[in-house]
Amino acid sequence: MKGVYLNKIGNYLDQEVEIRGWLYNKRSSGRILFLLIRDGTAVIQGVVFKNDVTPEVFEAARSLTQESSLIVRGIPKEEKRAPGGYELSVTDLEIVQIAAEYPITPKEHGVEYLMNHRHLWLRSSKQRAVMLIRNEIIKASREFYDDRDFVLIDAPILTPAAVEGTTTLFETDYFDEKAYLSQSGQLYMEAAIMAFGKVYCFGPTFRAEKSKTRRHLMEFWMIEPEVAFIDMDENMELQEEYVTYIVQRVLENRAEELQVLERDLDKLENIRPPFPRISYDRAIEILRDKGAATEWGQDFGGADETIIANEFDRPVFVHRYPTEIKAFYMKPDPLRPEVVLGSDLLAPEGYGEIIGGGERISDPEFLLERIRRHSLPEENYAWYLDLRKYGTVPHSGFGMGLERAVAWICGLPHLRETIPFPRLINRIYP
Ligand code: NSS
Repeated sequence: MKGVYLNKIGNYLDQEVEIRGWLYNKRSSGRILFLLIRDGTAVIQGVVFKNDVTPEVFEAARSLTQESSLIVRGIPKEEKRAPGGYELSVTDLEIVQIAAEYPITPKEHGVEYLMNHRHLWLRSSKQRAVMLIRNEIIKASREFYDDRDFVLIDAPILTPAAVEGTTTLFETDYFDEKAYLSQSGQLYMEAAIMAFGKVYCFGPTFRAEKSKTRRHLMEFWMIEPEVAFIDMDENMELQEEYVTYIVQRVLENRAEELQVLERDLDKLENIRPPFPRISYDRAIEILRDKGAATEWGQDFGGADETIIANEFDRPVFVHRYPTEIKAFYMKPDPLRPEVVLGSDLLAPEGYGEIIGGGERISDPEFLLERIRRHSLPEENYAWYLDLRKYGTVPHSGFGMGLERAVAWICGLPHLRETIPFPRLINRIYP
């Protein structure tokens, strides 16, 4: 008999089917056993009547422990009161393995314990909901850029060049040369736009973040679009369209998962353009009004971002940060060179910065000056300077941290649950 998947069980009503999966939970009431079976796509309640099956099958069903793997056959029926809306009258059951005592039970476990069992924790309904939403955001992102004729260009992971400062580099030996794990694919996207106009990359990025915060992973995934001939304002327009698109797609296709996570939907339904845009100067004023000690010239911490974001009901752009605290490639505002034409997008409800981006320097001499000023090894950036020599154009782009977006959309306070196997300052296991 061919196996069927539970998310398609509605197509097989009143026919005998085979389901392969795991036991989620078991209840018995005398001559009846209720098996909650999951197969990765959904769950179904299987009912085993002692009188309807052989004694061996009933005994096998009774012996099942949590997470035992099994193959069951039975007849699915609609049953409004059952989880998932269907029920399976079990006719036959084959045990693949009786699972050892499962370490994750419905009782409360501490976070460290759960993180040590991340490989098993992924099976639980909340973690599944997060991963399905993450998957939806990835699919929506690809569609968004594909539909707008962006070309996907994969950036290298091993690279000789730092993008976002030299303090968070993971260094490795590359046949006696120094190489780093990529902090961002941006510089390579800047090369690619000169060939394709509009491009994006989506890949893993790495930062040895020495501070331990709930918003930092050592390994995270970034979606980085880059476009020739657009300025900072057009770059912000692209961001608000994109962010709106992924939020709406999750609302449409992942309502069930948002409900599992008890996410407040009103807050997400509100996410529509235009997003408010405020200058860094204005953000400093807001902080001062709220009694924060942050001064002009300092970067914002997580607490600052929350104060600023709480002033708005949708994501807010903060633009024109001090040149001194931003990356070497950011274009200073010609009218006010002490600030750059870059912006961060802060998510509402205290989820912090989800996007960083802006206009890049297109002038070759000035870019070289900035590279020197940041004490970056010039020889590794020769190709990047070339881009300003052979038909330079104004251009802008941004990077969205996938896990930050997942945390916000799912309503998770810590990034550790937004990625299947998080790499944290004190954890590389499992
Ligand atoms: O450093 S960023 O602000 N900007 C860049 O890397 C640019 N080179 C991107 C570009 O313009 N193409 O990081 C961008 C985003 C930031 O807003 C966060 O959402 C995320 O990347 N990010 C992180 N997420 C998780 N963990 C860590 N450590 C982290 N660092 C940045």
